[in-house]
This record gives sequence, C-alpha cells and structure tokens, in this order.
Amino acid sequence: MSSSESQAPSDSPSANGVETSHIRRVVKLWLVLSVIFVALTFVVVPLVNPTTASSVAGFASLTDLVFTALAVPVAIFVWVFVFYSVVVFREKAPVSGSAEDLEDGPPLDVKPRQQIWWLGITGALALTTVAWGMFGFYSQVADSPRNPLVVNVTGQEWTWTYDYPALGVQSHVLELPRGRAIQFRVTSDDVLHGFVIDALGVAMDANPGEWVAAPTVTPTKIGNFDVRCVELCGLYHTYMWSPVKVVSLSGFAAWVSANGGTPNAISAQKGTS
Ligand SMILES: [Cu+2]
Repeated sequence: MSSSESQAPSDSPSANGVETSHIRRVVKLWLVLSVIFVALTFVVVPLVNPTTASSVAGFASLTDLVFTALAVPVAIFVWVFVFYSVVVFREKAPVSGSAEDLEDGPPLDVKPRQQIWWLGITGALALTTVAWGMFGFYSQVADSPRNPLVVNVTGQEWTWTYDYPALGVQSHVLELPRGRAIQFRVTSDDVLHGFVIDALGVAMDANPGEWVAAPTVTPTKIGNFDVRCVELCGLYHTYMWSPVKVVSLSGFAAWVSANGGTPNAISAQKGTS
C-alpha cells in the first residue's frame, strides 16, 4: 500500500490538519536554523572578508555582511523544505510491480494568502538589495573628490599596464599614495578581463574598446595588497594576480621620480586628461 492511499482526501478537515502540522514543523525548523546561521554569519563573514584599506572598502564589506545575512534564511528555507520532503514523504515500501502502482499525492490548492506573503517577502528582499546598491553608489559618486589622480588601467593577456597620465609614468606594478583620491579608468586590449582589488573595494570590468570609469577611491592604509583578474581570460589568467603597493605620499613621489615622471603633479592634477 502506498503512503498516499492511507491519507484522507485533500479537502477533508483531517488532511488540512496533517498539512498544517507539517507546515508548522517546517517553519519551526526554518526559524531555529535561520537564527543559528544568521548569528554565525555575523561571526564568519567579518573573518573571511578582506582588510578594508580604502574610503569605499568599508561599504563593500558591510554589503557582503548584510547580503549574506539576508540570503541565509532564504537558502535555509529552500533546504529545509527539500530535506523535510525527502525524509518525511519518501516512498517507504520498496517499489514493486509496474509504475501504475505508484500514486501521485493530492494536488496543491491555490492559497491566495500564501501567494501574497510569498510575493511580498521575496519582492521586498529584491527591492532592498536594489535600493541598497543604488544608495551606496549614489553616496560614493556624491562624495567623490573633484580632483582625483587618474590611473588608466589596461588589461591584456596576461598582465596589467598602469598609466598615470598626469605624472608621465607607466608601470606594470600598481603603486598608490595613501590619502590621495584615485580614479581608475579601465579598458582591455584583447579579451574581457576583470580588475579587482578586494582590499580597496574596487571591482570593474575591463572591456575591449571601451573605457570604464568608477567613483574615486582613497587608499587609507599603507601596505601590500593584490590585484586579480576575475574573468577567465586564457591560459595564463592567474598571471594577472599582481601586487598593489600603497605607500606614503613622499614614498609615492620618490617612486614617480625613479620612473621618470613628474611628482609635482601628484596633488596638482586638474580634471582628467
Ligand atoms: Cu585577465
């Protein structure tokens, strides 16, 4: 006898009672696991996030934390439903005979209340993430200093080239002064690359034939960080993992001089060229 034969028809009061008790159990499981894992999120995410070493990196880190905390209950909701269904509604007796011996469960009823909740909650979550990103981007644009030091970044298989047009310097190593607003403009010479410096909260596409400019970013910590390419761009893609050095203003001026540039322009750049 299959399990569905022992159940009452779906519109009977006892079937509704059984359904309600299943839903209650699933919701309880979901709530308990969500509380545990959201709490864990607040412990683990700050540990695995990169150091925040720029004016915008803090917002990037906070976004990671908030979006993970929002996503965890959604993921647990799906997993709890799947595992509960697999365990509780499994066909327990070994299947014998033809496929016609197996019966389908009762069809699902349309429940407008559940649909409204479902659409309301998922819609609100989606709109929250959109609004979060829009306000974050707007505040970064609005806060951008007027007179950034422009760094033109070109990705090519398989290296990055950095051009500081105001300083007359070109380099394959990215060197930046602490406390000076930087504007990256990014392009590619060949295929798609992705220019990412986690510690500075910078992530931009490098598209062939197109320059992309981002809001300014001001390095706030002296140290060595990493640039990585986040588009699989060919055989030596990993070669595009390269160092970023954030140094003091005077150290940066010395580096510009050593590379044949004009350090006087570091703070004097007007507009962009
Ligand atoms: Cu690449």
